[in-house]
Amino acid sequence: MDNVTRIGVSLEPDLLKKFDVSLESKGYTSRSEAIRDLIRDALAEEEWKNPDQFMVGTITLLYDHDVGSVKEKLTTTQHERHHHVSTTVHVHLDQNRCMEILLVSGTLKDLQEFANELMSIRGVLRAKLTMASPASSHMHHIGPRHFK
Ligand code: NI
Repeated sequence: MDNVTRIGVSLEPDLLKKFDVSLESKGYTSRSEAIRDLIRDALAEEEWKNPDQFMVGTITLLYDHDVGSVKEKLTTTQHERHHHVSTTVHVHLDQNRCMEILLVSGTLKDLQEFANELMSIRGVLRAKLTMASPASSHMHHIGPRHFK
C-alpha cells in the first residue's frame, strides 16, 4: 500500500485475543484494516457530535396512515423543511403501515429537530435519523436548494 505510515501498537494478550475474535466474526482478514475502520469510526463520532456540522443522511419513517391526519401533517412538515429534503421513497408495507425514507442534508442540529418533529406526529411509529457523512461545500447540489 502506498502512502502509509506504519505504527506499532502494544496490547495485552487478552485484549488482542478478544479483538481477533471480534474482527474474525466481522469478516476482517487483516488487523490493519480493522484498526483503520475503528479509527475512522471514532473520528466520525467526534465530528458528528458537532451540532453545526453539515451532514447528509436519511430519516426512516414508519407510520400508520389510518391514524388521524398523519399524512397531512407529514406533508406539511416536509414542505416546511423542503430545503433539507433531497428525495423521498415511499413503500406501502401492508394494509396500514407505510415506510418512507427521506434523503436529508443540513446541520446535525436541524436534522435532529426535523426527525424529532416527525416523530412527535401522532401515527408515526418510528422516525430514525441515520447520518451517512459530513457534507462538504461541493455537495450543496444534492438538495433541491442549497443549505439553509
Ligand atoms: Ni403507503
